[in-house]
Amino acid sequence: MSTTDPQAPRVHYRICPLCEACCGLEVQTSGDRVVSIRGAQDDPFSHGFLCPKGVSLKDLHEDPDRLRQPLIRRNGRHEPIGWDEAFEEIERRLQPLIQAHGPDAVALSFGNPAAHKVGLLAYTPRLARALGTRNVFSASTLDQMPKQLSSALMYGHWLSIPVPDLPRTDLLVVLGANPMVSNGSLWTVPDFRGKARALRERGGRLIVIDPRRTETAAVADEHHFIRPGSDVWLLLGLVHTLFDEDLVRTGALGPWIEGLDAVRAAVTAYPPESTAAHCGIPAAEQRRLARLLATTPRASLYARIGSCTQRHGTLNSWLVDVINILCGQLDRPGGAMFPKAAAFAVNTQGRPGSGRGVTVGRRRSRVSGAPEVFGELPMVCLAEEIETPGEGQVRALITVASNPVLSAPNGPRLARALDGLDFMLSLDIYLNETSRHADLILPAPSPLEDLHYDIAFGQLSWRNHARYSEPVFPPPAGMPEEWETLTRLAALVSGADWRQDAADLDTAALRQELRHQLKDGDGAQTEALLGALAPRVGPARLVDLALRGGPYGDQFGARPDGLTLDRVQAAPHGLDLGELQPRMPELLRTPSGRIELAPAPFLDALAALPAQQPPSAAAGELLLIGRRDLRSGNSWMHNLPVLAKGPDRSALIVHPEDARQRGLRDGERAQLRNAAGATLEVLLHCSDEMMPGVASLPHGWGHELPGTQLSVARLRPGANLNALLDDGVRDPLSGNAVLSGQPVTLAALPA
Ligand SMILES: Nc1nc2c(c(=O)[nH]1)N[C@H]1C(S)=C(S)[C@@H](COP(=O)(O)OP(=O)(O)OC[C@H]3O[C@@H](n4cnc5c(=O)[nH]c(N)nc54)[C@H](O)[C@@H]3O)O[C@H]1N2
Ligand SMILES: Nc1nc2c(c(=O)[nH]1)N[C@H]1C(S)=C(S)[C@@H](COP(=O)(O)OP(=O)(O)OC[C@H]3O[C@@H](n4cnc5c(=O)[nH]c(N)nc54)[C@H](O)[C@@H]3O)O[C@H]1N2
Ligand code: SF4
Ligand SMILES: [Mo]
Repeated sequence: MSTTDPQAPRVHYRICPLCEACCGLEVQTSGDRVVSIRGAQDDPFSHGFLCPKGVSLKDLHEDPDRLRQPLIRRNGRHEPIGWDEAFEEIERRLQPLIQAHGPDAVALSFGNPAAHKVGLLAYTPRLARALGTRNVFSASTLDQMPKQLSSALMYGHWLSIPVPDLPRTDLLVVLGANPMVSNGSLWTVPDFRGKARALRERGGRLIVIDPRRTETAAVADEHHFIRPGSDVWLLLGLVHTLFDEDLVRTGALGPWIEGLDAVRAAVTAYPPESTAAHCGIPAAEQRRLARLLATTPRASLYARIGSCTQRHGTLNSWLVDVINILCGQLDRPGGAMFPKAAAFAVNTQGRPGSGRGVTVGRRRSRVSGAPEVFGELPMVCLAEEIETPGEGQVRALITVASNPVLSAPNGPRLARALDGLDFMLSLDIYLNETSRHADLILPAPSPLEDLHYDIAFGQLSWRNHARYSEPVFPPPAGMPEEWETLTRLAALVSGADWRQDAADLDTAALRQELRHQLKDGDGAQTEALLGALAPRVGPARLVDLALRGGPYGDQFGARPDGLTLDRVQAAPHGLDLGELQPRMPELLRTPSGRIELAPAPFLDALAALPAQQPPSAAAGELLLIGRRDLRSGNSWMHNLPVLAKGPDRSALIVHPEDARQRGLRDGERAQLRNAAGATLEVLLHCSDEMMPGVASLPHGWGHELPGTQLSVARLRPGANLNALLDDGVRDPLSGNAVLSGQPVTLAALPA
């Protein structure tokens, strides 16, 4: 075989964009076919790790259901249409709406994959700015908004989120996270299993606190059940103990901490002896946990989605960091540390050590008055903003990689609301539960046809690194890349000529951004930068700009040894930038230049806590919580055969005693009912891994809806957990949805 043989096997290195672990993959191809996908052994960050979803990139690439052409809805059916015609139709439908009702009449909804693709994450903000709508919604308010808010108020930026320094720690306490399955979240940590095993082999300890004895609990030293939605009381009990038993040691951080006494005063009413009844963890255990965290030389408390998707998600997120700080574990090797990303990290930009901080609640949502947070409104408000007539009503929606019909509470209500829109556009790779409501759907190349650099996850990584992937395959002829589609859309919504070359539009937008950022009056500096970045355009140009101006960058010649995209590309597996380093006080961007341990909104919310109780189940009810599965990724990977095969993963898990009391048995089908009378048929699995009184059901299922094109997922549709969840409850501080601890009734199927 000659090397010019197009069928000759080739090896490509490619970062997986399917979850936060960002594994380096080795993709073998022959011509336009994927032969195999494995973990890239020489990747300096993931060292050969991958999970079954990484392998499924082949199925995703080849999935005949994945859209390759825009679709338009005519007479209730979606039909293929050309790209230019699609844009003409968008212009025809959207422009008059914007002109008549203003930009707020158009809402935007950004989904999870938008955080994983540079062409989406770097370009959706441009679309939002070009449109200028107040109605921006995203998966963040179904997920981590509480942590973003607590980090923003404590450290001055919402992506200054500390991660456990697992390779050097002696104790990791995991609250409401299951990294063995999720592969980590707000913590980019490929091969958690291997790193946890190494921790235990060197004599360290792993403790899990979760209403379910999870896969992570199975590899831990200890597991404690906690009542769903009650974490705030456990965390207050721990903070109380730290003060009460004189365990507070802020160490080197001492001079940078503001508000220690305010925190001490705020927790006096929460001795573990009183919080135990709320959270279900005995006072002695709470005290022991606090002592362990305070006295183990290198330790950290890590909490994730189970702790965020509660009424007190923001208080939880805050108290987790308070505990790490009081124990002297923040910003210290082996504790909870801040990565230093090579590119895009706001906490490496501007003057080190202080900043403008953040303001939230600059405005409120029209219908229920929810405060804006970081320019977004809560996803649980989207349906009411569409349904409620009057000035400012949402009449059109653009979704970008977002499937809220399955991923947001009360999905069926949202589905009905979508049908009431004057116009809906989806940028999506599938005709699915949400995009089936769209008048137009614009697809995207497959991930293997796309370049990759992680904008977000370098800021959350277990080790610093810079890695870039070229596309494995060129995009199919006639298929624009996502940045091109978004660039044209941004032009369209701002009334400019979307027919212009996307690269020219991109350059014009970048020029404007640079002039603004650099306060570059005559534009000379901007032109010099654009010249230095040429001939790159699109996301690659933004990556080069961010790397070169970043903390390891060449500063456009001022630091000749520094990073450029050329240098990162020259290393086939990318570059290792070393273990995490202490970053205080350089990282801070608070106006005070200190760590704000006691932000006023959090103290106010705490003052209101005594009037509240944790979620409780009335007689016969169970509290519902969520779950993830290794072979599933939120709502959209159930159409990939390699993941769909095997046992049904959508079952409801309950404690055997809870099933017995209802006359139900393992393997039976049963009915769940919520307080509003909505019902769901589920497959029952009984296991004592569940805390009695709690039931676990994964989200992202419910693929039986008509009008979709998901031939594999449809065969085993599962049940939509979110059809049972009340969209009226939320964390008042962050607007985050409450997905944990809502009560349901379980019974036999009606005859
Ligand atoms: N395989 C796979 N991986 C994924 C995903 C996926 O769908 N599948 N999704 C990705 C996404 S979008 C995210 S955000 C991350 C999430 O990553 P993780 O946060 O690790 O997510 P989960 O596995 O859902 O773990 C949450 C845990 O919280 C527990 N829990 C529920 N309610 C409570 C509570 O009230 N208190 C406490 N303490 N615990 C509670 C649940 O039992 C569960 O074990 O995973 C990502 N990775
Ligand atoms: N009850 C309950 N609900 C939950 C959760 C829970 O734990 N419990 N978890 C929440 C969390 S953490 C999250 S992040 C959200 C996720 O909420 P969403 O982001 O709404 O859901 P996903 O399932 O990730 O849907 C992603 C969408 O993007 C499309 N897509 C995939 N790849 C691409 C691409 O490359 N380009 C484009 N344009 N589209 C693409 C998919 O087809 C799908 O329509 O769900 C939340 N919902
Ligand atoms: S853990 Fe799996 S899905 Fe996540 S990045 Fe690695 S291979 Fe991809
Ligand atoms: Mo998420």
